Amino acid sequence: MAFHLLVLLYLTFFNLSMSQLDSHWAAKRRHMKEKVRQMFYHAYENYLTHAFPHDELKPLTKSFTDSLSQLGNLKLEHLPQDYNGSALTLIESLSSLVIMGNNTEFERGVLWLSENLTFDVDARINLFECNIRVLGGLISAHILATDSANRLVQGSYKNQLLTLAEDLGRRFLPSFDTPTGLPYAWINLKHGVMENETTETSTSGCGSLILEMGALSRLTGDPRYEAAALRSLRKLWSMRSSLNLLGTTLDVITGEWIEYSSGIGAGVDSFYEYLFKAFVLFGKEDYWRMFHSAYLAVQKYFRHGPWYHEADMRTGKATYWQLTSLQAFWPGLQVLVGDIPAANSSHREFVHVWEKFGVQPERYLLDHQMLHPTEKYYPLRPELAESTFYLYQATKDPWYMEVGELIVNSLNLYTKVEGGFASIRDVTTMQMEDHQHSFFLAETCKYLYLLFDDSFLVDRNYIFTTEGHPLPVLSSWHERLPETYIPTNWTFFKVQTQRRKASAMSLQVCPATTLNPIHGDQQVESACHVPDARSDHRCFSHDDCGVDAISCRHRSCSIAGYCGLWLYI
Ligand code: DMJ
Repeated sequence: MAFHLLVLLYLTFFNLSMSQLDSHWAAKRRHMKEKVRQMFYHAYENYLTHAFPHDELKPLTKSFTDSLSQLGNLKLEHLPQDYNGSALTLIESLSSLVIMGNNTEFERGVLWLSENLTFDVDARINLFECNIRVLGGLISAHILATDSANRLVQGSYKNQLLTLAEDLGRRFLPSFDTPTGLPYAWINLKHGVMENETTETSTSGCGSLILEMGALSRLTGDPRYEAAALRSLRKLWSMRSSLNLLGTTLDVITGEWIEYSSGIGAGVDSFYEYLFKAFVLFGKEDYWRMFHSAYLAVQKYFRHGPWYHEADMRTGKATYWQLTSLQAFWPGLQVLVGDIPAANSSHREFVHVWEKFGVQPERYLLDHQMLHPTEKYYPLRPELAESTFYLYQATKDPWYMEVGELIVNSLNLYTKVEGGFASIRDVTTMQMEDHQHSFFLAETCKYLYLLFDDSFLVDRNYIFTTEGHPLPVLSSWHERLPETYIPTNWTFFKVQTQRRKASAMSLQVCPATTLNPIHGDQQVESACHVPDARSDHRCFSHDDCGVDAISCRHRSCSIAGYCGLWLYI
């Protein structure tokens, strides 16, 4: 009797404290969401006041820069004389406005762009940057504007953003006119590829176009965009080494590598991301096969514990031991793949670096344990916030909210000024730089907001482009879809045997081709996460563990409560 009373008392106390804990976190989420919302509007309103319709805001001098023509142009060569901006930051803000529920401002922006934006400008732009920021921003906004769930732009919207996107896409096409099908990195929007244009480009520049250009083809019915991006991607993939590694830079005319060393950071990062996300968006097994081989090669040749170094694509030998700010996106991709423990351990290291410096330095030399002498800057990048958002979605571990809070506080402390948010030139002194990059509104604020309020994602299947613009996963865009990836609301899609429900976070990993029949594997959900609020990632039953992201074998829960590929299975 006394024992039962004790249990009852314990349970009452435990339940009480659990619900107190829940409401503590709910209150915290509301508070942090509001803080992020204020950050976004501080950046957005200052842009509108001091910079619009130019491209980006200079928050210290409260002026502007027409940076679309400067992106990726480190030496600032061939700058246009007569280019007055394309309202880049407005285009990049549109999907964030919808996610934050501000349909009125979204409509205002859409209308302004419909009436004023033109790409008939004498400006040499970087294909990769213009694709992810402008084409991606327009396509995503078009989809959001026509999505009845958003109840937007009633009556007044006549696909103007799609018309603009198509015009831009057409201007991209001449860049693919090379013997290899690999596109030039630079193109003049009015005049096409310029005389004596450089033939050097990056792996990302050739391999990260398929989401936007594929979506453009699906929306317009014109297959040329997707075909050009796919041809380039296939050519790039054919240039891989026998180790399934790629380099960082190459020549679009000869199809030869220029820089043989590569990693998961600058110049390559979104190539991996787009192989995987293209598979989600278009369902082609080919994308999965490429991604799977590429992912295994990264884990084999670049990974060192939780860190990733660079390696020579020909030998697999380590080249540069550097931690870069861009690499912090990788744990987010690993979450989508289902490799949660690996994502978690790398993410923790990036958080330590953030804690050490206050923000994320661009490049840290792991072998010398020091900052790169000329890359000590932090340009308001989103990658750590992005990974934190994905890890929270997958685990619901409140610790990730604390990381989000750390990021928000640092941004407000070190980068907020009266005229917006400024980049950091040197993380050791926190000296500022007069630049508010458009991805701060497209990505950094968006991922932080979604971390604290994901209501936009409820009952929706979206993937985010590398610039944070949402694209819907539609059955009509898939050629053949493995059943694991069929969202529950697709009633019209023919399913033979639907064994398990797939969530937006677990849309992927093991298509039929990679399953191991010896283990009797079927198409199953593979995200290896414990899908509830437990903070220690421990499992109670084998079902909690899903399947391993690389081998696609069922994982099981050990006696100690951890998921793994235990030998006794
Ligand atoms: C963004 O423009 C994109 O995420 C791109 O893929 C690389 N990183 C920048 C922001 O850091």
